[in-house]
Amino acid sequence: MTDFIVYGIPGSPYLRKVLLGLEEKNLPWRLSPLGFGEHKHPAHVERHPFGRIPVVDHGDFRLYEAQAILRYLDRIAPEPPLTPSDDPRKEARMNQICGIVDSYLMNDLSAPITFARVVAPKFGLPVDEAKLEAALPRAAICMAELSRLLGEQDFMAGDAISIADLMLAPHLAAFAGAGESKPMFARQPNLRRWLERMNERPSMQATTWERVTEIAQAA
Ligand SMILES: N[C@@H](CCC(=O)N[C@@H](CS)C(=O)NCC(=O)O)C(=O)O
Repeated sequence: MTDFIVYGIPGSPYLRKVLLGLEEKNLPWRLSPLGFGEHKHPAHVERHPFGRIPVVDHGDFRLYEAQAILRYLDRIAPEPPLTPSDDPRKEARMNQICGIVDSYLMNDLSAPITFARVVAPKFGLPVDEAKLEAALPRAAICMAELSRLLGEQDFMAGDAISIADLMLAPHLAAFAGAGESKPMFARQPNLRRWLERMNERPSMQATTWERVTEIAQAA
């Protein structure tokens, strides 16, 4: 299979989702790393008019939007499957969780809290404490709702890993590095156990911030 070229910045949860999909499918990929802020430079805006990461090139096919990329991987490399096919309700749950991640969790948890506590210190950026404080109740709703949807299942959409797990894991793995996550994971122990199981997967271990930074430095 043609190598996938992935444009992204190490540490980005959206980059990690795509790398997780490639790793879970055992597909060949190479990172084309961008420096912090470089996603707004003209060369990247030409790839992604909204100035975001990640972008993937597969031969002459260019794609952005993590969900679209993961669904593409699942279609062109069907094994192991990342979409439940035995029950339309499981597939609907998967789609619902993907929507929650993109529409609520990113804005209410990752951007205001994880960025402030985990990313900003690494880059010496200022932290807006008022914005962080204001986001806490909304982040708590995200955690409570994801916990409710997970219930006692092994994975977010049932008993097998799916795109929903790959969409969510990078956010919660990074959020775990913020002190504010501790009481939330304590209130939602099933989410904490799910994250522990996800963190044990080879795909997660191959795509930590440290590992992707090493790959970027070698690129
Ligand atoms: N909906 C997009 C979201 C991508 C996204 O927000 N990526 C972040 C990095 S984790 C980004 O590029 N942020 C830069 C910015 O907001 O300017 C996707 O699914 O790929």
